[in-house]
Amino acid sequence: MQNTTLSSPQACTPAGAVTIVKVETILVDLPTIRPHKLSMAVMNGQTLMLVRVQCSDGTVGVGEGTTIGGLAYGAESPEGMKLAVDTYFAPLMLGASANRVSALMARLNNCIRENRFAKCAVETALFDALGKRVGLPVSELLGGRAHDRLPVAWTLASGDTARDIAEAQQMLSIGRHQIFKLKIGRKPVRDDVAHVTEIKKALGNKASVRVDVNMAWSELDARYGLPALADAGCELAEQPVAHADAMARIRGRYPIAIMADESLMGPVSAFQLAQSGAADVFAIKTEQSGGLQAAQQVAGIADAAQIALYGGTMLEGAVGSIASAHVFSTFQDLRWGTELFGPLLLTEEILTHPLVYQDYHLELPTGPGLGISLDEDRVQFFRRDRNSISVSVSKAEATVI
Ligand code: MUC
Ligand code: MG
Repeated sequence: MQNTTLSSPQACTPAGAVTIVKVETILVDLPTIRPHKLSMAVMNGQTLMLVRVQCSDGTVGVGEGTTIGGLAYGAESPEGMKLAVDTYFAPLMLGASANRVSALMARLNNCIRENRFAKCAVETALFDALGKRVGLPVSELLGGRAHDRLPVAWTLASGDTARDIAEAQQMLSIGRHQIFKLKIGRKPVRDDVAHVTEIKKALGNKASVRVDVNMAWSELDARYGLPALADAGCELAEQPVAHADAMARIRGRYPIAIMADESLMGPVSAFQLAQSGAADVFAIKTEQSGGLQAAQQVAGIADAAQIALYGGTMLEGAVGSIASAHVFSTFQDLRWGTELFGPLLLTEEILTHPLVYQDYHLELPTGPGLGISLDEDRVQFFRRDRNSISVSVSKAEATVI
């Protein structure tokens, strides 16, 4: 584990202020409950980059940076985030006032281009520490929650129609999800439409069915696929095509909502998408937005442009998912719900008390900060460098023998 500690406080911090004294990062590898098939990657596991920020008053905040399929989805990877935080973020953070999260984020944004996911992880840890310090949940620090629980969709992505139907029926029967997002785009459009049609037919009015094409269609594919999906009873298509201008050309032509995901990369892109009329709905993701406050800015732009909101996921684990939940809980009108199911896709729990999913919703914790605590034994067990430590120990033992 990289461990950056403050040696001398920086001059810009007010006297007597609580400061940042240590920044730590760790990679944690967790398996998924089944292969998760997206158009650009098949995931059998998830890697979380956890960052811990320790402050001079003893408070410690935790944040998470997670991607989908390593580098398959975007320019950042968990390994790259760890390197960026250890090498470039930590020196800018040490000695800074731990209470002034916005000022520190502005400093990071001035000195470091892009790296939106790593910035989100760091900002999460800063807000977690601040919440613990002042005894308030992160949602209240962000302006106050409007919801105590959030609807959560489940993604059907086994790649097999019968298995997806069985999975959806199981989720409905245990009261966990009634919104289903189907991952399509790996197969020809006609096969995908048949897959969605069969699933919607099996679930009927008990469930909302939506699709995520993850940019896999050409504009021509979309002109065939979207009306056919609408006929099948599918309500929404997420990022059917890659380019925002093509999204703008197809949006409004068919009775199906068009949601921007990959094209939405923070406030500037939100403004451009809103100007060009490319989306009915924004899938707001805290990591894609570049942080918790940046995600709120994206929501503000959507509200102003009358674009509806949906709380998206990068399949974060428990820390990243609950950080997103705190942000999304501050959105007054979260019309399309959320998909904060990432922890449920993983076989292993790393919290002392798991997040509460019940009655089709995720409950917002009420404790200070993120309102969760890591199970340190589990984190140590699943950390990536644990294997290299045990390998070198056994090598040493082998030498002794
Ligand atoms: C995405 O593209 O929306 C969300 C759910 C899921 O299965 O993948 C993610 C990413
Ligand atoms: Mg998507």
